[in-house]
Amino acid sequence: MNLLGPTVVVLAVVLAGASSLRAETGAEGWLRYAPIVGGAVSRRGTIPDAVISLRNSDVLNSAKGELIRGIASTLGKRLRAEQNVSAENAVVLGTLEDVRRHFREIESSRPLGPDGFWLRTVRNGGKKHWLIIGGNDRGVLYGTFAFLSRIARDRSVDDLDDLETPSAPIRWASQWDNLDGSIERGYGGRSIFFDNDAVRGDLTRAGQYARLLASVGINACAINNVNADPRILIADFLPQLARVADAFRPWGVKLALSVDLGSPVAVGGLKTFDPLDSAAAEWWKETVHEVYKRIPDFAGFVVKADSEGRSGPSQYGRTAADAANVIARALKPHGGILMYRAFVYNHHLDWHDMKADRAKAAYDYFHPLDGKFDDNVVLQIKYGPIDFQVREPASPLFGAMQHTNEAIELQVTQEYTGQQRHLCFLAPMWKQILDFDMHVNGATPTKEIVEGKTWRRPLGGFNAVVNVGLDETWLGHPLAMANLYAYGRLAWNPDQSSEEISAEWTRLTFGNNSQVVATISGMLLSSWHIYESYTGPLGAGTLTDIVGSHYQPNPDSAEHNGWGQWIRADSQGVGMDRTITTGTGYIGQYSPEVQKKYETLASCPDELLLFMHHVPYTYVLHSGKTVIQHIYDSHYDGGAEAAGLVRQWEWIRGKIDDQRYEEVLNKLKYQAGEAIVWRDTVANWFFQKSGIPDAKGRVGRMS
Ligand code: GCV
Repeated sequence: MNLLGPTVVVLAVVLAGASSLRAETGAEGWLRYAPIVGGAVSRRGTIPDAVISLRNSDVLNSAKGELIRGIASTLGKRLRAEQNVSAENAVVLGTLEDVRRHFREIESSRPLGPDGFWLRTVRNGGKKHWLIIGGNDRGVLYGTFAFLSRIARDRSVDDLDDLETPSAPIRWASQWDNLDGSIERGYGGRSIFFDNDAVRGDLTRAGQYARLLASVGINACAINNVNADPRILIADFLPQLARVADAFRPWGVKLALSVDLGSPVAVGGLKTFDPLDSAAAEWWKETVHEVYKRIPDFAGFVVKADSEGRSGPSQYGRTAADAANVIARALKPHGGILMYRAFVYNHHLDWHDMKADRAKAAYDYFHPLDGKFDDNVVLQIKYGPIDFQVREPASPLFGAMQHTNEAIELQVTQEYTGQQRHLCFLAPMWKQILDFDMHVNGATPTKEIVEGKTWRRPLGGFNAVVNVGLDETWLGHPLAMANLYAYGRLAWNPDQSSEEISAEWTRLTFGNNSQVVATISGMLLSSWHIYESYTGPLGAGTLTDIVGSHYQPNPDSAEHNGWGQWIRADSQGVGMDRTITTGTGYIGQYSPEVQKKYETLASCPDELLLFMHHVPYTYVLHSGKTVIQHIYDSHYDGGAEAAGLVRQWEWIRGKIDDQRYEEVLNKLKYQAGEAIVWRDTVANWFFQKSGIPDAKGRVGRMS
């Protein structure tokens, strides 16, 4: 018996375990390909010796490189890159067309649309091939990432027949980066794209970002702020932007830009930017033509107009459809898309007017324009009718534009949800919105509307404000990357559950130890509820400083101004009356079924009560508590649960690398302290307003 054998194996396992705990910065995100410990030997036997790419292209080369890198890192095996299909075990990369030429058994009848992929194992004469088949080159890349994700999560790849098609063609990311390198609502450092009014010389991070985006199926990225600097379109900038497109291209991520509607005047030297003026239209055509000369695969533009002080068509008495179409027509011959943001509202609303309601603005403005937008225009609608609050109902506009392409706008950057200093995993919130049934002619969940399925629209999908920065962790908190991952996964397949997504992300980011997976997933899944509990109760919105940083607690700031994020709290009660019967009529913007749900107190869910109704503090919720006691209790519970997150994290000490362990621990301790500040500020504020003491005697004691 060879006594050395087991010793070597044990040593190897120990070393492999140790190496998986090496200090990590988080820069690799979920693509760290940590060595797989345990079970690796048998799996290594099933992994091929070679990778064959049936064609060459930038994207296929990325897929091949990624495969070699991923297998080497997870399984310690270096694949040989071969040109031809030979009689050996190999991974084969190609589109359906490519693969069928070599593997007759592959049917072409499977519905493999653009960007889709099919992972399929085939055996011939004792040899095995792992086919990674794409609907196009991008699909091959996505299939490669899916294949590697399985291995990294310790799932078998022995027998595969897995076909996936993305939910919608538009799966974009947006950055609110300014040309000077700052980022509006960015909490992960300065821009990876811009500095000092120019594109950065070193775009390494831009390429790495594109790799992360591609790994979750994101196919375009708008890199500059929607409060767009018109200089982005001057001729000098184009070659610089082309460099960003070059950095993105190997990963199948197309470049997009945000543009200012006033550009024909601001940088074009025209006297008008009236969308119906022929000179303005010509200017857009020529400008777009120049963009495509430099960047042939350019994705399109995002436009914020007539919003928060931006220029817009209203200056000429024109509509959003006029504005969108003039740019869309310039993009059309090149295959470009125009994303027009529905975030249009008056931020000088009259606070005294009880019928005034910011939540109604988008529907009131856009619903009459349904059917007037060109086919390459997509209306980009924020998930709720206000502005990325911790809790909002799904925007009624989703159900109101049957003849218009739609996309949902989400926010990975946690503007109102803790700004990456607090843990707040947003997938459960996004799922609630995506699954929400608008009940327009039968069952019409929001996700199917934006996918374009409900009304058979040619385009539709998703765009999220991400705002990564130069910080090594990208977003400023190692756990915040779960939101970027979740966004990509949901844009790919909105039917995936938050539980699946959080477990996947945790395995990829922190390893497959079951205690680690259970602990971190559990923390992620409870975090939105916890954050909501100590910030904004019962649908009142995040009770932060509305007019400032959107971070600290400041319920007062919601009121007495024109921004319209009012909660209408006085000595007797709280909440916006948005009913049809006595309120602003907002609820009337939904279908009759949804109206029924929200219009009466009896049927309105507690979690949105104060969004829909004004009620006395003594009103008794479905839970049996009064509104005021719920506010007190939820803030105290939320504060305690935030402290609980620290303790949960401590359970996994020594089971993940120390660097990320310590960094997250410090952030969670900070969050627990901030949660107490929130708790005391909000609870005391309501105590002073209502004069009703806390039944449990805590509020006002400042303990
Ligand atoms: C880019 C919110 C943010 C603004 C942002 C705006 C928008 O109001 O606070 O910073 O502007 O939304 O989405 O356009």
